[in-house]
Amino acid sequence: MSDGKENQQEKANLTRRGLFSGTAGAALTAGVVGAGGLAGLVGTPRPARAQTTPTELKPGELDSYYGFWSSGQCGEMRILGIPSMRELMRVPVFNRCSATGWGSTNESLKILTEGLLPETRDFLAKRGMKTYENGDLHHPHMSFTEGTYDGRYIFMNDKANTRVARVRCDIMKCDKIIEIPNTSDIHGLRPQKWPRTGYVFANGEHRIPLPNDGMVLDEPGKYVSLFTAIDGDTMEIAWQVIVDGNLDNCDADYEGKYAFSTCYNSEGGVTLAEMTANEQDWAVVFNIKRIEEGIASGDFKEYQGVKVVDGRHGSPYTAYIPVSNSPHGCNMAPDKVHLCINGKLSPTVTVIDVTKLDAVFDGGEPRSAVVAEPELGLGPLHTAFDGRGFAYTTLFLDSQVVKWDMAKAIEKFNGADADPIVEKIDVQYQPGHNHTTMGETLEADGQFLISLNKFSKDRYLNVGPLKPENEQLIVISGDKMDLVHDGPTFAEPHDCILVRADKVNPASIYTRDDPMWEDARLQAEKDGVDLDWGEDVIRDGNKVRVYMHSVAPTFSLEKFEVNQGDEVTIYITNMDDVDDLTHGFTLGNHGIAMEISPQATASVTFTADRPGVHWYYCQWFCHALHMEMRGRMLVHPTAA
Ligand code: CUK
Ligand code: CUA
Repeated sequence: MSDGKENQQEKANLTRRGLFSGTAGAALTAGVVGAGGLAGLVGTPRPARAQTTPTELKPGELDSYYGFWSSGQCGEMRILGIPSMRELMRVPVFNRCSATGWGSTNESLKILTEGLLPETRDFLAKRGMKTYENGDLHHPHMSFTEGTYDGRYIFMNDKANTRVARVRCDIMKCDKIIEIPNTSDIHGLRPQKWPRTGYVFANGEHRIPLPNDGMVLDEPGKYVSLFTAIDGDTMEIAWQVIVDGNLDNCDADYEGKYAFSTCYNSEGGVTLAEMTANEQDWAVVFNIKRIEEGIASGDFKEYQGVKVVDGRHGSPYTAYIPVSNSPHGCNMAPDKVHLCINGKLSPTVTVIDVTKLDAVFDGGEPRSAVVAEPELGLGPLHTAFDGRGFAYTTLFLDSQVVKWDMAKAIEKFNGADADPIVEKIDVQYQPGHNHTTMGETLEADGQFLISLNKFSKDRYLNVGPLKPENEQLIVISGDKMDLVHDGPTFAEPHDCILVRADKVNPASIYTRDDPMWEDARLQAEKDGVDLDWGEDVIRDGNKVRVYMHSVAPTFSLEKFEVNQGDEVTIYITNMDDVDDLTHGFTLGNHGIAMEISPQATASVTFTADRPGVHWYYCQWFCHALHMEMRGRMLVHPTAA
């Protein structure tokens, strides 16, 4: 284990050395390409990229980056290894999970329900549900300290049911999910980068009436969308800002002063024709200090317990910078200066110099902060950075990634005869997000670029009408982009981050005082049962609490008895403390299964209404006698 880590570190160091020696060459070539036009590159030597950026791993070798992946409408977060593109783990968040019991254990249900608004809970209860069973997870992003990933948390949105969740990186489990009031469908999400996270910014995308009480339909003037700041430590909502237009994607600066959102539908329309009528939409800049001061001085209205400031046109809290119609991606460069607003319907990326925003807030012309607007190709959606002054933009309609030179784009905007485009490569097909290694941090290292393509078409064996998405790994450490890997994924990752492996250090076993099972701990104490090593059946009216522990290959209770109609809660503690010795608990014909990893407690509650003997068994293959790791529940029938 530790050998692997050292190997990994060695590799990372090697890579960084290679990178530095490669930089000058890359810059030189960029100049050549710029002068010679697009991707001609005649006579340009191929970079020896195999030596600088290893892309193939032998069995047993560890990846040098973690990839944290959204899974879109699957509702979970996934962990991949980069560059191998191996899928390492799935972390259930907004979905339900058959393997781990996420969505049926008491511990997960607490997380899935405690952050819901009371009216949502009532609404779901009438449908016989405790929580939503689907989610649409687009944007997983790690917490920052001083401009780089700090390995604490990953935050993510649920566009389907207007929620924001947090995953603890020490155990790679979700520990908080909150519903965002006053708004509809959280889309863009980014953590504050400086000084730390801090706030997590979340965009409410679809405009709704505020309050949304059923009294308004065809008066779009009464529809608003809200920008939400969440306290990343407490996962409580700090404040919200009402804006003009529909919020899409967002990002934050490297000074802790501003957050940004792309905004479409400046028209305030509710139909497609209305929403795309104007030539211009805008990027909204949020002045964090002014918003905090506004709230401190009482300049807010409270809706559903949240302090909401009015940031529509003319407010001191926001600046609206006009850009071409319907921008999409919003990406802050690691040079701390340049913010890229991706045109989508326009072939341009608008570059905003964030050091010029103070002047805009002092009454300057909003477009005075725009320092470049290179024309890159059709359908620019998202931009990633390599830390060497190059940007990489996905072109959805062209099915390409374009590498361009930030400095040249600025020169051109100032009238010089410069061509910012360095190279374009085809990707298969229709890319959405892209991401570079450490590219949204001050430690952007320009090793790999991933292109998350919406269509795979002919790239894989045909699996029927529903095709996988296609994610392509591109080496960017050399002077030419080099596409090295296709990876299929299921419906459908929008975004991901690529995090240097040493930034993340998850535990291999739980500690017994983990807050995850605090309720079980308190209940065991009340029942006078040792949650670690004890086993007991506690009857409390028609409530029965069954405690047991597991040590491979046995459950400490081989059988227990309950009565039909009892509400049964089963608590199991895995007292094995060996790496990778996870047990499970599956109760036959009850729709119940859960994961119990080393040193964890998990619990599940159900009504025993099937008389008879029911076997429970461990569903994680844990031991040569794993098949024998089981026991019986007897349900006595109630007298008819
Ligand atoms: S995204 Cu959510 S519609 Cu471009 Cu960040 Cu795919
Ligand atoms: Cu314990 Cu299988």
